[in-house]
Amino acid sequence: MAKQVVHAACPHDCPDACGVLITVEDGHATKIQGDPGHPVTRGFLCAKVAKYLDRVYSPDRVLYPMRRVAAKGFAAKQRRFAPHGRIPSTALGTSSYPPAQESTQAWQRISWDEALDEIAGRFRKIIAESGSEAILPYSYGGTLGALNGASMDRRFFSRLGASQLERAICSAAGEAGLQSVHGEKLGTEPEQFIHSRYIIAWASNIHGNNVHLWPFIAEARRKGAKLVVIDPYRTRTAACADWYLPINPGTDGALALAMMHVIIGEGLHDADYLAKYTLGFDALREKVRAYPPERVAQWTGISAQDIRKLAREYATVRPSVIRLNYGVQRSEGGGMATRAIAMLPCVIGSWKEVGGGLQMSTSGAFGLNKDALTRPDLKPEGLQHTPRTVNMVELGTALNTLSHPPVKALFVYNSNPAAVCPNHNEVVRGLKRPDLFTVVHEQFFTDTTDYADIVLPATTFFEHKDLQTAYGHYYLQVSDQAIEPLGKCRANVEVFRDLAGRMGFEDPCFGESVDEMIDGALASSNPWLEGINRERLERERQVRLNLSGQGSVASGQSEPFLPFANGNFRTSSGKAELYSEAMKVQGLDPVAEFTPPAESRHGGQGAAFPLELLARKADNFLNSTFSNLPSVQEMEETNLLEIHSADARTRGIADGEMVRVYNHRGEIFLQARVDGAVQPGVVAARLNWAKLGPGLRNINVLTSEKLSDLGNSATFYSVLVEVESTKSLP
Ligand SMILES: Nc1nc2c(c(=O)[nH]1)N[C@H]1C(S)=C(S)[C@@H](COP(=O)(O)OP(=O)(O)OC[C@H]3O[C@@H](n4cnc5c(=O)[nH]c(N)nc54)[C@H](O)[C@@H]3O)O[C@H]1N2
Ligand SMILES: Nc1nc2c(c(=O)[nH]1)N[C@H]1C(S)=C(S)[C@@H](COP(=O)(O)OP(=O)(O)OC[C@H]3O[C@@H](n4cnc5c(=O)[nH]c(N)nc54)[C@H](O)[C@@H]3O)O[C@H]1N2
Ligand code: SF4
Ligand SMILES: [Mo]
Repeated sequence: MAKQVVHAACPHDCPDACGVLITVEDGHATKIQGDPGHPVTRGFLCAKVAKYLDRVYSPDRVLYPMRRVAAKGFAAKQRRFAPHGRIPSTALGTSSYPPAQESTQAWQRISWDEALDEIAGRFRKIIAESGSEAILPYSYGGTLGALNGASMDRRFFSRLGASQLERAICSAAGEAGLQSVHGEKLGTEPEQFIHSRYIIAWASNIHGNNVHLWPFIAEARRKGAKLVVIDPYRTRTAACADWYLPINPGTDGALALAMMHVIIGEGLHDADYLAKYTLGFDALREKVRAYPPERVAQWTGISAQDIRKLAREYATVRPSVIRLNYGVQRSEGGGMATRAIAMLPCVIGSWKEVGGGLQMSTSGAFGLNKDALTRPDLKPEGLQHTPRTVNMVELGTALNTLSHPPVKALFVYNSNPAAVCPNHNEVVRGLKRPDLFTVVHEQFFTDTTDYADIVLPATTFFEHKDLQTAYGHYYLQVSDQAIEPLGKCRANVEVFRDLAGRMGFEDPCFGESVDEMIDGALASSNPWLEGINRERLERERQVRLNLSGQGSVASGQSEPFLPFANGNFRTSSGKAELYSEAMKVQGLDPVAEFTPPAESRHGGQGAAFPLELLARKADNFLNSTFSNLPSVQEMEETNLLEIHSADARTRGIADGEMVRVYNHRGEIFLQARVDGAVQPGVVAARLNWAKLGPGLRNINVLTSEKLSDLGNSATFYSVLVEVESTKSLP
């Protein structure tokens, strides 16, 4: 039997970017395991990707191009879990639960030629009638492969002159906040956490979302390090922390300012580092005077005594490191909060130390040649202006209200907006528009394919080749193709290459092979890519970026990377900007400030909807991905509303009963769980496919399209709701 082991890299939207080994026997993948040769991910996979054969070979895969024949919005055939408990008939809306099985009548199988001809024909007609901006691409994190994430697709839509998509659903606020201080997304490498003695996991659900950092933290703790977790939700990581600080959602900016109040007030700052490598320390010293721990305690729910203790320990138990994740920045003031937290390692000078500093993202180090990949210079002949930009967070509003021209065609790939977008009801209302032509390129019949006119079958990472960066470490990988595409599946790169051909685009870039595209991406002026080419990546499987020369302390084979030990900030001033002219120009506080989110208990809107909702990710799904696979569902509890006993008691809610969760945007029925994961005033629920939820809804019926202070990002964690018992409902 022909048996081989192929090296790949997990492309899911996860900081870890694991090295993967796939065993292939006679063309069939028979085993997946972590690549033990990867220095960070070290041979293990998370529980969901360990079951990846179930995903690749799922009977529910989209395998052929399909044309919808049923009405928009039917629910495609899926295996469902019955919801626990009784749901009032009013919750079900017009659909029954589970929905009638319709799929054989819903779709007609067509050939790729028919599908591509129909798409090209519809696009030509729309362009003739309404202009190319009436076409909107919609993609996000289905794969973070450099090619299948953003390359041929971008070339195609630029050349087409389509509306541009502002991809701000995830991390834009945090990136803007971080970059306003450091200039670039660089941070402490995970390997260095073993040298840390004080580790703050700040909005960082490490066991759920970043599990390969854990062994490094565990090793540090064996040597005596202290782990502090700051999170309004008692995650698995919080449960095993040395010190867990439940914080009120959206108040982290105040906490960081108060920590600096204490550190600077008590002379615990690093005056030498501040003088050499930062700008605006005097303004910061002045600013933090307004944030004494007593004042900040009222917002954060963390006592003044604990704030003082945290600040003192962070500044004096060295090296101290912060693992900041994106939970902080999914909030109305998330950009400013991230900015304030990003100042902390500058103030105490911990960037100088192996095992010091901060990690939010490492992605800024890869510096691939993005222009070569995406070709932003392409445009249609005769188009004078730059096409308009639509923020993906505001899809509901865009589909329902945009004019001049309205959105006439939506092309979705690498995303499931009917599950992941805020203000779900508005998104669905837009997707139901009979005059909207929707194409969805997918691996599964998701919430979004239910509204598609054409569904195209997509490969998984087993079935295509790609180049893989990371946002939680500094290793680059080539992910090899392990098996032939199933059915008639095609990779994103191939679909947009084919469509370019159908549209008659003759630019040579549409003919580039996958290997040529990888070579183009690596042909970059970034010195950290020097000496790294495709052949070397294929041979060595995972290659650390050339980060030497930045640090000073040698340990083991490779020198630790200390991005800002000697300044080297990538801001325009070259210093860490504790005062930022650019912020001032935007009308923002040039140092930092704290304003409670308007949609929060402290923001004045709390009367009708007094509870703060954390519309969280599930530990065993990846956003909405994996939520349809039975073997993964077994590991996760869905359709739960986690609530504190005090809030349950005043509402007459018992553990396990069905409750109605609602606000002015929508309502959903979930099963109450009264178990202490959240504090009084906070409730939590997890993201999954809407059609797997009661009434074909998910938690995003309650979330808002409001954008964050920096970066125009989504605010999934600034949401107010009320909860009621369903005992009295009809
Ligand atoms: N298993 C799993 N892994 C994933 C994902 C997944 O869905 N499931 N998603 C992937 C994606 S797309 C991303 S962007 C990353 C992101 O991963 P994270 O950055 O970890 O993002 P979140 O899970 O949104 O938030 C992290 C933690 O912040 C907490 N939090 C919420 N609000 C606040 C707040 O105001 N203050 C503080 N201090 N904490 C707060 C949440 O309760 C959560 O435990 O994870 C990736 N990895
Ligand atoms: N309530 C709530 N909502 C959230 C979040 C939250 O924490 N709470 N998190 C937000 C965040 S951080 C993010 S990043 C977004 C994520 O939003 P999305 O990126 O839309 O996330 P997924 O739900 O993982 O959907 C990705 C889809 O891409 C498909 N896919 C995978 N690989 C490929 C491929 O190679 N080609 C094609 N064509 N398709 C592919 C998958 O099958 C999957 O259905 O969700 C956001 N929404
Ligand atoms: S989802 Fe993350 S942890 Fe899981 S295999 Fe992929 S990269 Fe690794
Ligand atoms: Mo994300």
